[in-house]
Amino acid sequence: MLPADPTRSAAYREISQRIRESRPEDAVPELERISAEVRQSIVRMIDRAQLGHIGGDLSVTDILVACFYGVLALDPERPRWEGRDRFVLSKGHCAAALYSTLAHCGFFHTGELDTFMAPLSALNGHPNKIKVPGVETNTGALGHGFPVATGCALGAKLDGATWRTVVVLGDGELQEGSNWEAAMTASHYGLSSLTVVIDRNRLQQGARTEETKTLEPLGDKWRSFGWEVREVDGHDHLALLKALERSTTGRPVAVIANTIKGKGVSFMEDRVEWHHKVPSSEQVVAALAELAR
Ligand SMILES: Cc1ncc(C[n+]2csc(CCOP(=O)(O)OP(=O)(O)O)c2C)c(N)n1
Repeated sequence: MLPADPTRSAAYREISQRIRESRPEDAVPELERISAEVRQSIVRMIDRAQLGHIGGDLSVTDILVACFYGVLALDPERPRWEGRDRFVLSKGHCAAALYSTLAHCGFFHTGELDTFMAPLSALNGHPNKIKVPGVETNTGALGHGFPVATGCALGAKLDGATWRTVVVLGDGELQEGSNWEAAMTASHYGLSSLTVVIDRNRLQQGARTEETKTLEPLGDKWRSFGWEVREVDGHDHLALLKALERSTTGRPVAVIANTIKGKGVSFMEDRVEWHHKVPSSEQVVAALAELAR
């Protein structure tokens, strides 16, 4: 297991406390600054590794930053603290976005990001809970993270615990049937401490989601499964913070976060080939320049 970075971890505690204590609208500039840094790290990691899923990493970044800095109760120096909130990135192919966020929070040293996908690195192409602090469960085979998160939330309910569970799914991932079993289970047991965030970038590997298998009307599907549905712009931190508030209805919450695959890099945005294409060195320079603006 990688060691924590105490300096960054202390900074994370201070920044996230400030964000939670301020009015949500006042927290937005800081969250946007962090997202820009996380996105730049992602581009550098994929450039070094010459591998990765850059499009989905860039679409999910704002969701991860809003969760880690504005919502989840976590301590990077005690990643297995019993009272922590549980976070699962079910779309595990976007490990680079998760690692970049975890390193920024101090779960491990940012220098480790240079090893992404290198032989013997802890930072594999899909997250591994044995190797990486802050990874709640191994993911990568689509359709598994949400059922595990549902089990976490059910466990919390049986124990009378107050921590919550947040799980991020890809929209293409929703084509795996196991998700709908989990959706039924969570509403059946009234798992109001469970929040699903769907990274609705409308693209999957090689095609648009709607061309592969129609997901719409997506909100109605979740409602018919007994969920409270909140739909937001998944790049609007203020909207995300509000949408991520706890359920008050006794029902689990599904946040449909409308996002853009490749967000922040103009030539990658909404283009299916950037699911896992690797940028050339000229494109890396251009991408970093756009993300630094
Ligand atoms: C069970 C399984 N089948 C296939 C894959 C290969 N795969 C990796 S990413 C991906 C597309 C996922 O699309 P989406 O969930 O929309 O992710 P995003 O567009 O946000 O990257 C596929 C099919 C996998 N990881 N797991």
